[in-house]
Order: sequence, then C-alpha cells, then structure tokens
Amino acid sequence: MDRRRFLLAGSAVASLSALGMSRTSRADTALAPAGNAARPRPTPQQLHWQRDELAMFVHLTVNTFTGKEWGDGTESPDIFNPRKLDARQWARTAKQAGFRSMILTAKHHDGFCLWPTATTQHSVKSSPWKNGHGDVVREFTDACRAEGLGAGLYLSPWDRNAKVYGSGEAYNDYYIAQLTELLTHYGKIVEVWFDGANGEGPNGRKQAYDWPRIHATVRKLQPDAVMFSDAGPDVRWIGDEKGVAGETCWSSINPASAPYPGYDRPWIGDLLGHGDPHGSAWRPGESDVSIRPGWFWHPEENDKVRSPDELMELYFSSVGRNSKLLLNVPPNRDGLFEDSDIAALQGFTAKRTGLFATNLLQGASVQASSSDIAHPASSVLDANPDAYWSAARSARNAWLEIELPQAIEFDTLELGEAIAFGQNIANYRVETWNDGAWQPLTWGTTIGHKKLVRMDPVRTSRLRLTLEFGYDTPRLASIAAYRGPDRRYGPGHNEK
Ligand code: FUL
Repeated sequence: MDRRRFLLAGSAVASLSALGMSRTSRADTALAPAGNAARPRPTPQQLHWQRDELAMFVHLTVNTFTGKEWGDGTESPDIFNPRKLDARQWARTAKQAGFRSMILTAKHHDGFCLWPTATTQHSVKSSPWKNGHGDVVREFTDACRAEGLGAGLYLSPWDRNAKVYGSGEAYNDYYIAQLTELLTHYGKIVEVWFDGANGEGPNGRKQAYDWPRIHATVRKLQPDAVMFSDAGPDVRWIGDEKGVAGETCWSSINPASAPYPGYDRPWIGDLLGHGDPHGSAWRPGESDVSIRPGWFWHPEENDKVRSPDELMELYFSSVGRNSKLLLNVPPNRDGLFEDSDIAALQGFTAKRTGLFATNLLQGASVQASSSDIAHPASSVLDANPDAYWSAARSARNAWLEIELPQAIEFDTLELGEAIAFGQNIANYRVETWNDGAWQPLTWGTTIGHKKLVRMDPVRTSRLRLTLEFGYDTPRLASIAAYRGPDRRYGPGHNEK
C-alpha cells in the first residue's frame, strides 16, 4: 500500500522538527566528547534499538477475516474471532529466530481496537472472541515479556471508523486517550509505530494530527520508547516497503527533508533511504517489509511466503546496510502463525547462524595507523560492539592491516563502526596481499552499525582496510570475514 497517497496538513512542520532535534541534542550533550559536539549521536535507546537488528511486525485486525489490506471502518466486530490465538506461539517463533522485539497493530486504519478500550465500542469487547472478554494487546505484551522480547505497538492515526475523525481537537483527544491506555496499562513499551496515512474518515473529512502532543504523550508515559515514523522523531522509515536500505545509508538526516509523517515528495524515498551525512538529527532507518505479499494474512498467499534465501537477501539489504529489519509475520484466522511462515523463519535462522558462526579473522594480528587514543587495534576483532579502535582524534582517514598465521577463504565481509560516537566514515577500500602486492578486493561508502558485503570466495592471509574519508574521527568496532555455503546473498561489491 502506498502510504504517500495520504497527506497531512503541514501546520505541525516547525514544531515537529524542533521536537526531533531536541531529543537528538539531548543525546549530543550526554555522549559527545569535547570539541566533537557538532555531529549527531544516538541516544542510548536508539543505540539499543539498532543493535537489536531484527524486530517482528504482527498485523492482525478485521482484515484478517475479510481478506482486505485496508478495512473501511464498517466491518462488524462479529467477524473477529481468532479462536486459537496464541501470542506465545508468535513470541516463541520470534525468539527462536533471533528477533529481539515485536510490534503489534493495536489499531489499523479500520479503527478496530485489539484491546478493550474505553474510547469506543469498536473493539474486541464487541467481538465473539472470548465472549468479548479478550485482550490481544495484553496477551501480546505478556507473551513478549515471557520470551524476553521487547513489546512495541502500532496505533494508526488514520481511523476510518471513529465518528470524530476529521473533527480536529475531538479526534486528537480520542487518539491521545487511546495512546494513553496503551502506554499505561501494558508495562514497558519499546517502540511506538506511527503510520503517516491520513485519509478521510467516515464523515468524509480529513484530520490534522497533533504530532507535537502525540510525541509529548509518548515521552511522558514511556520515556524509553523509540518513536517510528517517516519523520521520526527517533527512527525513520527507510523509504520503501521492500526491506531495502540505500547502499549508502547514513543514520543522520536533515529534519527538514521529512518534516512530518506522510510528507510526500517524489524524492522522499531516496532521501530516507540514504540519510544525509550533514543531517543534524540522529534518526536511523527502519526497513519494514512483509514475509508475504500482503501485511495481513490471506489464504491465497499461503504459497507466497518468502524463502529462507529471500529472507537472507532482506537481511543483507537492511541490517547489512546500516538499517534495522522489521519483518512482518501475519497471524491467520485462528490467530496463529502458519507452519509455512515458521519454517521459513527457521530456515532463515539456520542460514544466518551458519554463515556468521565463526569470524575467520579471529587470532589474526592487527596493525593500524597511528592514533592518540589508547584502544588496541585488535579491539575490532572483539565481538563486543563497545570495543573499538579509533584513529587519531584529528584524523579523517586511517588504515588497519590484518595478518593471519595461515590463509583463510571467505566470501562475506562485515564491517562495523563505533556508532555510539556517531557515524563518520564516508568510504572505505579493502585490499588483499597477493603475489607480493596489494590487490583491490572491494570498495564501499557508508559502514554504520553494520556493513555486509558478499563476494566470490577469496583466499588470503593478509587484508588491508583503508578508511578513505571520515567526516570526523573514524572509529571502527568490527571487522569480520565469513565463509558461507555456495549461494551469494545481497548486492556485494567485488570490484577487482
Ligand atoms: C502502511 C499501512 O498503510 C499498511 O497497511 C501497513 O500497516 C504498513 C506497515 O504501513 O503505511
């Protein structure tokens, strides 16, 4: 679905940008070393969010029973009856597949609420499911906690059922009341997902959402939750629903380039996909995509579930490009994930853990260009993302050389920047020592939290990584090399 068909009144633009920036500057103050405050850095919440790498989206509503992707708000609650709903099954599946959090559509555009809200009768309360005594949000948040996963919620601002939608303040009050219920009755919420869709309500009118008030409500009630939307304020949309981040992908962005959720310009997808090295706000990109063609479960899509190899492609094009993968897995009419989806996730996990099992560079000796910061170069082989090597403070380029006791064969290279200090590296080059000379292996632009590059298998015992340009001190957290099975994933460079 193209969310960009629905635009928001531009009135909130200025205050929104201000909101986004103030959170970023709070992070700057907290983490910036002297003389380096100009470039944005993540808050601890944003850092944690990105290091999780994998989140699972769960789309469930009346659409699951009607076969639609967007309900029109006239659906009867009578049709909602996921008889065998088992949120523990969802959470177990996510946990076993290495996902760290889940985000549930507490309310989609059709306005049907998956919790027994006091704001409307259009909810599970009026459904036959558990004779109107059920609460999907409760079962979901309990299941997340039982499996050690973060719980996140999607509350669609666009509501095609609420009579007050399009009325201005009355709908904003209604929406804030729903948000307040969700953020006060269900414990810690790690992510609040705001869709930018802004179509017409049952009365034919459009609503001007009060984003500053919405954001302030989340900050007040769940200060550690990150807020997603096209415009942040904490994490941004990656600009497509295909799970593909820009090959060059900055976590920073100019807040004016996507000033409010649903902002529609022909170039917005590119801007969101790439970010901006000069942007003043730290707002990393989230890549949302479904394991099936639709966001909701449809029986005719049961044989269109992405394969483990396709899921690996998504991992390379999102997490491997400094983004986070938010993969949707929709429960069926019983309220359960289908076996086919679970099998695909298990295959994905087996492939991921197989490929990334052993960093073949472990045990190598690491030399690096001179530095006035006392972090050993060997820190880049340490799996701990907080262990990093830094070039000299004033340096804008650097090199690291890795020498192994014997030749290794690899086909996947992983690089990681010490992003707690911001994202600085603009391009890098990797060479191998062969026949008495350095031979070009691969070249790329941004690194960020993680850069994954696939290539034809390479044999060598010496590697050199040159960080050709950084907007500020280059700091590297990881270098790893892996040898996978024969299949190649992702659009890796292999320019010789
Ligand atoms: C879009 C919505 O319109 C879709 O239905 C879905 O929820 C997707 C994640 O966001 O904008």
